Amino acid sequence: MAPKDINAFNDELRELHISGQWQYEDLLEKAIHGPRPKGEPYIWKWNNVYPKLVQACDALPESYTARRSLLFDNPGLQAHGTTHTLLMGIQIIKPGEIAWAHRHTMAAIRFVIQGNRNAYTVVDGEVCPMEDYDLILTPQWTWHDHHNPTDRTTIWLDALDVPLIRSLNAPFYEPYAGNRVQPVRLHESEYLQLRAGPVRPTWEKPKKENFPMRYRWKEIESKLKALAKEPGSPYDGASIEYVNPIAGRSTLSTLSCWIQMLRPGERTQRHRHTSSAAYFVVQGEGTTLVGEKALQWERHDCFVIPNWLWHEHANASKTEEAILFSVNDIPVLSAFGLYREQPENSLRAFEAPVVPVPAPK
Ligand code: GTQ
Repeated sequence: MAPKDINAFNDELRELHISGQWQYEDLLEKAIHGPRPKGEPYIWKWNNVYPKLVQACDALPESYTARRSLLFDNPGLQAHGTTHTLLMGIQIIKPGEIAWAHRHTMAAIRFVIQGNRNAYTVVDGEVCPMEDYDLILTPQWTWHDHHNPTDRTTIWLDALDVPLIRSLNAPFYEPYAGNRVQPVRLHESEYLQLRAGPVRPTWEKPKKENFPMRYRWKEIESKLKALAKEPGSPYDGASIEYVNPIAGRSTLSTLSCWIQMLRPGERTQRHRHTSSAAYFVVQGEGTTLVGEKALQWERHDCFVIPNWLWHEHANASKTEEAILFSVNDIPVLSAFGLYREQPENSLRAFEAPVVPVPAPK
């Protein structure tokens, strides 16, 4: 029997919605070099963003069901997203406003930029005051509404796992039935947050995830300062991860939050990893080299490091500390054994192009 022509055979298969693995061999071969980074390095300057936040208050006079949030689209991605898994943005709420209660399967965090003791987010009935640089979690499917009963606008950073949840096609959304705000728990004794500290009741089982949580900046800052006396990470300086205090792992199952200090004059070593990250500058000035780009940052700028791009950070000041808040998708990659990190100096030290490191716990 004459051998079948392979192109004709491929066509016959296509008619049946079948393809032979041999047609995808080039995709496998490309992966010899590891993943192609998704999206580009980019920086959103506070000088550009802040005036737009103010103008958004006029353009969108009322923010009830929608949020007055400016979301950062990576110029190198087709879909909405700051990275292929993470979405970062900045939200503003005017004096006297309430952003109505809703919940969704997309998990979110807030990092307060211009806060106030009397502004707050309610998460599953628990009041979380929004003071400067506090981190507040609104985990997957928790009810949340934002309140600004003060006479100053309140501004915070939003970060969500929206692109990941979209790519998994698992979005659900629900406005709070018939009402703009959810009821607030009357007594703090009912708060799950009270059970997530150094003590908890002996008479009940702890809820291990998706509980409301506020990480007060005052406490985090003092821990960061204390840990910054250690040498830290050669790639990230004095970098600490916010943890779920009960489960001991990342704040959320799809997203991890970090706060890191680059000490005066500190310049980190270059590396790359399979995770992507979006950054917010809490204080200081510096430069992050990402791929071919130099991102020059200062206070309240946001920037993005796509997955698998070489990068390094430098504090521009010889006298002042620089502090960066960031969110990353390490928990997702780690969960499936896909977190890999490559230090640049391994290129010189080893033949192997990729050096897997143990996933963080
Ligand atoms: O503030 O609740 O940027 O639910 C996207 C979805 C903000 C919020 C966003 C949200 C919110």
